[in-house]
Amino acid sequence: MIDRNHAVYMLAALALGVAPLSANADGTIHVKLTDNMIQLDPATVNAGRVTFEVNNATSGNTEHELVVLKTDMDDAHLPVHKGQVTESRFKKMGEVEDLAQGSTKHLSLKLAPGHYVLICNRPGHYEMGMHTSFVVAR
Ligand SMILES: [Cu+2]
Repeated sequence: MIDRNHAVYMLAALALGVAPLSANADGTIHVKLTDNMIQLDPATVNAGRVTFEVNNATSGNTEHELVVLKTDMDDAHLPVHKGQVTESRFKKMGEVEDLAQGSTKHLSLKLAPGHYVLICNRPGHYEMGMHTSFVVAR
């Protein structure tokens, strides 16, 4: 037996040409920045246009940023100089800066398959734990 609301949703999805059973069809990654962590949902996406919806969920009045680097390195072992990751050593795909507490910004990138690292490169923030890995599948 098919629930009526579900049936309507399925028809609407078909009319829009989207895949109703694929959660990541739109390639959106929700990124939550806290004082000592970067959380991704999901942490894997298919290659192509990827939109990062970046939210500064920090507890205090701290600004953050998000930098996307393409590298096979472990996100916990990047080169650091005076509290900041040496971005010039990497291929930088893009970034969003100056995120005030509670604010959300979007970053849309075309990404090829591979391993990426996301960091906040405000001085000292990387060493506080603001880094994570991200995989783009074929
Ligand atoms: Cu930060």
